[in-house]
Amino acid sequence: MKDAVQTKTILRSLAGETLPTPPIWMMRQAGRYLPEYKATRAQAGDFLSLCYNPELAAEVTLQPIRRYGFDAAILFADILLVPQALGADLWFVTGEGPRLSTITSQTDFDVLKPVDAIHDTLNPIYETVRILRRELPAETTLIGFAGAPWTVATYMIAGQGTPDQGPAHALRMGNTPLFEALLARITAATIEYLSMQIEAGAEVVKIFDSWAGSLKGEAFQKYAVAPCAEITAALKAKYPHIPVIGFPREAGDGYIGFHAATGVDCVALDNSVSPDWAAANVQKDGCVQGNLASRHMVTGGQDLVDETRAIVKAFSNGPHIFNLGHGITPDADPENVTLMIETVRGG
Ligand code: 1CP
Repeated sequence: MKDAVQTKTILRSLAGETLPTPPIWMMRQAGRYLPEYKATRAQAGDFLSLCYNPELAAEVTLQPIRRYGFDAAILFADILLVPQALGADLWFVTGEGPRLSTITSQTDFDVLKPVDAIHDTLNPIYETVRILRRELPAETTLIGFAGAPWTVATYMIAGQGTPDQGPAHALRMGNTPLFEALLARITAATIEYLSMQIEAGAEVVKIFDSWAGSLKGEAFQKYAVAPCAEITAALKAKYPHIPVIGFPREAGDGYIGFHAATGVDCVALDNSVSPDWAAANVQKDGCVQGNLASRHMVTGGQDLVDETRAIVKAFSNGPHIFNLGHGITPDADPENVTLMIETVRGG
């Protein structure tokens, strides 16, 4: 067991080692930019059927590993499965995105299921993890994930993605006890969900706080830092050897001290912060992940090569996992992913 762990480059970076070549994976590496993903998604019928079909979800997780040889695979699922498991209605509108039943009153909240009921819905996801642990190459690390409570709450409150998370901020300020009860329920469900992913074989977990950037000052501390710290502490108490990656996207100065404040092993960076700034202010406290702008996967060329090299160089004096600053977009060219990987690995 110990030997296997030591050969996996991502686990070495997460343990704090500085490697000559950073390991690499990519957010949304299984996605619509890949023709083989679109084919399997069509076979499943729709996106949610794909998430809940363990064989096909494992297949799309493996596709980018076969094509590119990434150092990690990320479980194919979605952050919005937790609200669904708690009893929210969830559906996807083609070309628009997710829709959920909304939670804006105590009556809406009272309908939600208790935390221990989530596994009835989420069991297929744990099966996907078990399949992946059997089928992944020995050198590939399996990453499980969940949304952070604030980000998940923004979707549960608004019923959809929102540019400024306005409805969630309105509830946060207009009915703080209800907002905090919702956050507490999501936090407890997330601890359960990630624990089961780890029991099934996830070797690392990542907490996606995609909308952390709209929380400022004290609100950032209370609703981004504190829930991430609570989840991390609960997982570390049960699984001390499982590394946790935190991603408080667009946190800006909030990235400073995030390792220590939350206990995460790695802080994932979006591309709004400069690599040199992040090396000096964030990587000094531990492993960082990131942060090439996703648009380079669309535009390619010398800019991609130059920016990739600059990021590798800026983070070369400490533990670093190469990644994008956010998910790859459906209009990306798969060839540009190859160019990024060759640049990271070949110089
Ligand atoms: O049409 C399709 O095939 C669906 C597109 C899609 C995909 C491929 C969605 C809908 N989710 C996913 C998979 C997914 N989502 C993964 C799988 C693994 C991988 O990265 O390869 C992960 C980790 C997520 C996480 C996720 N879902 C986040 C956090 C990360 C981020 O991108 O900021 C968020 C915010 C979601 C919600 C969601 N699910 C899907 C969409 C289009 C969205 C964003 C909705 C919005 O705000 O507009």
